[in-house]
Amino acid sequence: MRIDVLTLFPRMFESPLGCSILKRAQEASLVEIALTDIRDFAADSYRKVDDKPYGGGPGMVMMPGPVFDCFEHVQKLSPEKSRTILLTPQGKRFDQKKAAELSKEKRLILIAGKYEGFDERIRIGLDAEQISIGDYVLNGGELAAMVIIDAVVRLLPGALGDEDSSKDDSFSEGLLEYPQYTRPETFRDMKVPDILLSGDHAKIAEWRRQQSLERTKKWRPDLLKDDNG
Ligand code: 6GU
Repeated sequence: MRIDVLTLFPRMFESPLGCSILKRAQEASLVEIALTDIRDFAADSYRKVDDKPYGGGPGMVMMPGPVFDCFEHVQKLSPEKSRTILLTPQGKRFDQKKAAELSKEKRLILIAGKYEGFDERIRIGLDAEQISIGDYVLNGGELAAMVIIDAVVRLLPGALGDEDSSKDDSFSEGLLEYPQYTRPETFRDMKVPDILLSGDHAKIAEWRRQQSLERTKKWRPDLLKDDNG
């Protein structure tokens, strides 16, 4: 998979992409992630990429010119057909289902905007899908892009050490994950449930399923209502 990110702040990505699973996945060539600075496509020597909104009001709006030029440049960097995503709080809410869907793509182009928003012609002209990561406002799309990259890359075959380890994750079957324990057997008077020490794999699987259901009912009943897209 190839992921291109268009951003005004490429340096924000350095640390998350340079650590842990995202680092290893790139080193193993499971994913190639390329950052392109939208400001490099500004038309003037001040490198201006935003301007005041027509009709008045606070804040600044991303101009269409630099974003279009940057997008057209990036598209040509690879021949793969791409799925284009605009990060905006107006978008459809990102979830595990969307992460799984995106992980099947050969190429993603993520566009992160700063400031108060994008000129509407960017959304229309690039025919981009809009995604939000939740109902709150961030200063820009960069952190949202990183969240999406993280959630998608861990689903690529081989990204996690253990092939199966994303299958039991919370949400992967619409339920929260079951409780996990490791050594020691007793910690500050709290014991590991006997069943996990029993060696009876069928019983353990059944217990885990039950625990997942109970926790979901208690902590995230909304997930059981099938109204999450
Ligand atoms: Cl994608 N962008 C911004 N600016 N805020 C957000 C978001 C995106 N998703 C949730 N809040």
